[in-house]
Amino acid sequence: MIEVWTWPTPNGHKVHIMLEEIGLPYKVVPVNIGAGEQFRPEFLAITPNHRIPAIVDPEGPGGQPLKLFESGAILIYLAEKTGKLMPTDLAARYTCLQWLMFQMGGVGPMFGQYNHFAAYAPEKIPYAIERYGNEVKRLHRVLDKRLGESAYLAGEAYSIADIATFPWVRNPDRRGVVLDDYPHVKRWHDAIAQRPAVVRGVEVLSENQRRGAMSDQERENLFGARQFSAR
Ligand SMILES: N[C@@H](CCC(=O)N[C@@H](CS)C(=O)NCC(=O)O)C(=O)O
Repeated sequence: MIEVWTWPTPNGHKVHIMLEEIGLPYKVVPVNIGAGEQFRPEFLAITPNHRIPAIVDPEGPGGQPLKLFESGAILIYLAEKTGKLMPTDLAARYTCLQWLMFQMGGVGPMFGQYNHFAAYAPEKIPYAIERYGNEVKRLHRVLDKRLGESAYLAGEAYSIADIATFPWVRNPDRRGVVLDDYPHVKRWHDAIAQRPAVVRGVEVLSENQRRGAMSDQERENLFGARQFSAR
């Protein structure tokens, strides 16, 4: 059975949703990133990047075990393993990969930096909050334009590009975004939020979702010297 080393964050939810959509059985291995479990040797043996999510598929290509990190690579792998949620026609496939890369290189990192400077940085730096806030809005505008042309990011069919992007667009109030300002994104968000696999996927480990302020220990594990020490 596929092991998912994960935590209830947007990047973790991508893989939970994908596994629920394709209906493969999986075992959740919680990695409490606030408690520093991403630095445990067992996890570092799967991913030298000490970030969730990562998977171990005991029945990988050629029947051999496969370890994989980076949520985009995991989504592509699971789509190819099952023949689901990524178009096979070449032009449509590259459109799907294009929007997946847009999420991986743009939406995820930029929204993440906005969250950091707006919610977690010990000092408020107006330049950083404004820069990443502007980028969050610009990326929503790009998504809205695309979703005004087609039902889903890759075209008329729901795909891994949507699965990668949805967890970052949900909870828009955390980024000061009002989805009504982006009507096509809102229509897309509301349709995806109702999918039974998505409802189940975002529930994975939800009992561990942090509520309230970050503790000093969590702050140290996520943003302190421990992140940057050589290992
Ligand atoms: N590009 C990576 C990003 C993974 C990532 O940043 N994961 C965060 C949670 S959403 C994490 O593990 N943070 C732990 C840490 O920063 O130590 C992916 O998409 O898989």
